[in-house]
Amino acid sequence: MAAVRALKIGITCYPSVGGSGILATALGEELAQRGHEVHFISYGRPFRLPVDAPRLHFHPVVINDYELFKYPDYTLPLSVKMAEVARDHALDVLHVHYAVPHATAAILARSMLPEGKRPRVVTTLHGTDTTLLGRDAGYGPAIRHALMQSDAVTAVSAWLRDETHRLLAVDRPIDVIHNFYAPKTPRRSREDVRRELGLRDDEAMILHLSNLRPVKRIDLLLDAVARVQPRAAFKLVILAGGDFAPFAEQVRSLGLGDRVIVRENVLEIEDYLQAADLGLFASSAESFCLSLLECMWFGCPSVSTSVGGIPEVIESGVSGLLAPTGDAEALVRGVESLLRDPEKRAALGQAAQRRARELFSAEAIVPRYEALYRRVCG
Ligand code: GMT
Repeated sequence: MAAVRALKIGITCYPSVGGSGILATALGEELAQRGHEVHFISYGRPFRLPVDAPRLHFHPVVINDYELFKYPDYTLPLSVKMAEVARDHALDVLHVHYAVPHATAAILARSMLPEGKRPRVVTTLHGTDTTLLGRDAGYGPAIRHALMQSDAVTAVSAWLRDETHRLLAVDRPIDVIHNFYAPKTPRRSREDVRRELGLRDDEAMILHLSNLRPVKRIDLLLDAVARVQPRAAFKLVILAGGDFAPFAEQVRSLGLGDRVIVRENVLEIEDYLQAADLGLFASSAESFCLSLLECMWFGCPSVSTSVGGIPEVIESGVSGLLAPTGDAEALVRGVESLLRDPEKRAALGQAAQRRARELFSAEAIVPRYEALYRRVCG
């Protein structure tokens, strides 16, 4: 039987801290490990992309600042770089993560190339590209056009697929391929991390990790934590993928100064994930919530608002606890019940870990992207 040919795949994503870039980077790494040649094309090197890994390449997009432009343009130089990399490396597929402006640039890049040399375009929707920008009259029609012109479109949850059909009236199939997580091995032991954080043995570590954007509702999260009793039973550790300074005043006014520990721009998230007892998320919008999955992987159950695609990630009462959106009191009740009952916490954590490994591992998800690439390549 003939060997299956490895593919040449271009990946474009945002390089900064955010779920879509993290997922795209992990996917690129996994594809390269499986023998494919992967070319990242973006304005910056994705922050989790390893240097010197075999078959992983990075092509920066250079943006010039022309005096005539009031707003610098990224879409055109990106499309030119995509076309150049596709031509020079004979790419089979351009896989763009987050539609704006990546899908539009990919469609343009494809049309710049001669027939027979054009890569297939796969667009993965991650959330706000549909739910926020898709509603914007200045973006919606361009996003819809790029989705209709893509060779395949995927969404990271069934909820996001349905929202895309509803909001953008995209009359085409959208494949649901959930996010996955491939953890790195922690560098330090659980005990070392807890010691660094100054946690007593009888103190539970509640963990929140996100980029702190407004949808993460850090204000609600802090309000809820301030009401959790008994206070001495926990500390909240926030791994902030953004500037925490705007929330410092709320921490102070809620009297949480001795309960909240913030670490900014941590790369070794696994060190902290393995040390956590409970995840806490208060988002008002979330198509999947990769951070929830990261907690689940380490047997850490979460209390979260039930929003968007989150019920596809956690089954409430089985692998975590869900609370209505915006309901601080319900979050407090969830956290208190799990602080009081370590056995329940362990049972939810074990179920969460099983679910993460069965449904959302690289082994379960990456072959689905490979099959999709092969499908569009004919
Ligand atoms: O909200 C973020 O964290 C950023 C955003 C992104 O595109 O980087 O996240 C979206 O994509 C993630 C990966 O697929 C999902 O886990 C997040 O739920 C999603 N955010 C929203 O839908 C608000």
